[in-house]
Amino acid sequence: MSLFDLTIDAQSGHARATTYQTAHGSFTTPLFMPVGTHATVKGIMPDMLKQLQSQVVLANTYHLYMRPGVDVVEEAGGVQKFMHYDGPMLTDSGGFQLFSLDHMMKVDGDGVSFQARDYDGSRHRWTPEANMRIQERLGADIAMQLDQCIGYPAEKSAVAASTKLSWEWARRCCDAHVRPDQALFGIVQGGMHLDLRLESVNRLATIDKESRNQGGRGFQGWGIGGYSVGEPHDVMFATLGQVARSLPDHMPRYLMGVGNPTTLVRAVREGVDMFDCVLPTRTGRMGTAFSSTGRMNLRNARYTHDFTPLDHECTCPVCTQFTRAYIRHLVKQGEMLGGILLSMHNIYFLTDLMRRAREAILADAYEEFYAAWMASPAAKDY
Ligand code: PRF
Ligand code: ZN
Repeated sequence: MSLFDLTIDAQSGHARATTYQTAHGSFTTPLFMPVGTHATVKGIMPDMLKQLQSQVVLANTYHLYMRPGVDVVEEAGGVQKFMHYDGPMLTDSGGFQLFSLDHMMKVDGDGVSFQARDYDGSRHRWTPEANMRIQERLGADIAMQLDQCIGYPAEKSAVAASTKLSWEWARRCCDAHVRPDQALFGIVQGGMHLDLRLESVNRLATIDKESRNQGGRGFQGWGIGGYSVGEPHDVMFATLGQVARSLPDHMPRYLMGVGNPTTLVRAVREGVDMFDCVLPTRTGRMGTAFSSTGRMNLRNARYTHDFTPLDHECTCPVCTQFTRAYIRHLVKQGEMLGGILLSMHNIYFLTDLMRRAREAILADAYEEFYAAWMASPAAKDY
């Protein structure tokens, strides 16, 4: 298998089981990627990530660019060497952070100027070309194009403008991206409008084709951005399947920023391969555990004398060693191990959910897996 080849191992309905090759090894899908914004999955040692069945870690270009700075990460030998993690990594472009945080940001045809109000207030300017150069220097296995993600609800004219800007930037990112051991994913936008979504897909496919015709590399995968921005679930699912399946099927499809277990189970059924989200780690730090019977808040007094594992069905390093009563004690006491253990369990919960989804696809039984999940008590926290 050569670099950035996608093998489709099996298909069950629209659900796919695939294998993708990167310079730091291959990964299998369906895949959940834990988020390590600042080159650390908060509280988790890189070795432990492997025990948690994590295959790919996501880091963020905007945050690493602000601190410690691209020069430091590059001097370390890239983001993997910097954080002593030797598996596949992906950097998001930072487009989403710029447009979702308050950055006093100004977009013009050529790029985006912003003030880093969450850091030192300094002013910066990114063009798509500059962003590509930054991600090449950070050195993850997969880079994402610079895009514009618009919130919900939004005027259709504004969605159309951001969608157009995103495909214009896609072409420039594609032309500027040269690092051969790094994949570049284009990002579909278009809000909740099927016509805009399909136009976005067509434009990206054309950019990919034209780049290849001119001896370039095109894209090596597809991000599906602009969902999970405040819309009801069914509004996303009204278009997600058609959008995912209109993408060329020989490249991975990555639904960005989605990590709710039920959303993952549903999106896999629509043909999506990859996901990332801060949900397992962020809610873990707040005292919440995913479980096969639904979300649990460990602050609840009902767990004070409960000496059973977080989840009876879970085989993670936390559930095989610790009790609900102990974890509740840690959380109540504000001990840092509490958030760490819950983050570990929650990451494993999602990686194991995707492992089981893959098993079901390989057995051509995804519909049964889906029905069992939707009928389970865990599906209610949605
Ligand atoms: N674009 C990028 N990153 C993202 C998103 C997007 O639209 C989303 C939307 N849910 C999450 N992360 N570049
Ligand atoms: Zn567990």
